[in-house]
This record gives sequence, C-alpha cells and structure tokens, in this order.
Amino acid sequence: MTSWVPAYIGVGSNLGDSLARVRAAFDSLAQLPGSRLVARSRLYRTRPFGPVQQGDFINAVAGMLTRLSAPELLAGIRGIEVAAGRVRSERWGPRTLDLDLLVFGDQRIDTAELTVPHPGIAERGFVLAPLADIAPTLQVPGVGRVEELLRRLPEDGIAEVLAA
Ligand code: A4P
Ligand code: MG
Repeated sequence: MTSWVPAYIGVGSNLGDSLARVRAAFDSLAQLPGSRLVARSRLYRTRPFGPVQQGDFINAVAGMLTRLSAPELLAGIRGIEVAAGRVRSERWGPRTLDLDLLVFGDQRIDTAELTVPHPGIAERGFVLAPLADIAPTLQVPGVGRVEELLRRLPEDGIAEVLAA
C-alpha cells in the first residue's frame, strides 16, 4: 500500500476573473483521486515576475496529501489547467491558470517532464509568501527552509493579501 506523501502546488492566474479561478482551482485539487487538500494559503495579488509585460497575478499555494506518484499528480494538475481553459502561448506569459508542482515529499526529480522541487522557488516571493502561510518550517529538499528563504527576499516583491 502506497503511503501518503505531502505535496505543495503553486496556483497562479492573471487572465479573466483570477480570484475566482484560484478559488475554483482549490476545489478542483480537492477532487483529485487518491488525494486530499489539507491546507489553503491566503490569496495574494503579485506583480508579474519575468520578462513578459502582463497584468498582476493572483497567487496561492495548496497543501495536499496524496497517494499518487509525482507524474500522476502532474497529469492531474494539467487536467485541471486544461479544464480551466488554459491557452498555452508564450513561456512566462499570461495564463488563465498555472499549477506548478512545487514540492513532492522529500523527492528530487529531474526528468524531461518534471523538475521537483520546482526551479526558482528560492527567488519567487509569489511562491514563498503563500507557502509560508501553510508550511513555514518546511524544508524544501536541496533548497532550504521556507521561512528563511522568504526572509532573504527583498520586501517589495509581493504581498497584498486579498483573502483568507
Ligand atoms: N514541468 C517541469 N517541472 C514541473 C513542475 N514541477 N510543475 C514541465 C509543473 N510543471 C513542470 O510548464 C511547462 C512544462 O514544465 C510542463 O509541460 C511540465 O511538463 P508550463 O506550466 O506549461 O509552462 P509555463 O508555466 O509557461 O512556464 P514555466 O517555466 O513553468 O513558468 P513558471 O515558472 O510557471 O512561471 N509572476 C507572478 N507574479 N506570479 C506567477 O504565478 N508565473 C510565471 C510563470 C511567470 N511570472 C509570474 C508567475
Ligand atoms: Mg508553470
């Protein structure tokens, strides 16, 4: 019998009614087979990070327990993105819904399909601030402890909290 693995999913949206999309994404994650949604961060309005000019994002993080493998969980979250009408266009660009597998237990994965922990966690306040809501003491494998990573970031990046 497979055991339950803690997994953290980053949720982002910056097209359409982003607040509603992020809330709906939590509900969809709660419906994934073999999985439970055990924690929801607050919702943050964040400035776009990266080279593309685009609107603000709504970001959040979901804490799950799952009996799925990491590739199965990735397939599940991609199904949720597709159902939310995600249009894949340019890399980094605007999206109706982006779900990233941030952390999967203590596993470190580097395949063509999947890099875990998700690269760039340490530089991204839009990931670390909501992750710190639900898992401040989490040790991100090979990266560091969430609350310490967040403390090292410049203050200005994020963080207007929109909703609990
Ligand atoms: N993939 C590999 N590892 C993972 C993983 N851990 N989780 C592969 C999810 N997917 C993973 O992803 C491209 C491929 O990455 C997938 O086919 C999967 O097999 P994608 O989501 O289609 O592409 P993307 O999101 O456009 O690119 P990327 O590099 O994932 O961008 P990021 O890193 O997701 O950044 N600013 C703010 N404020 N808030 C944001 O949420 N997001 C981005 C996108 C840029 N700026 C942002 C935000
Ligand atoms: Mg992505």
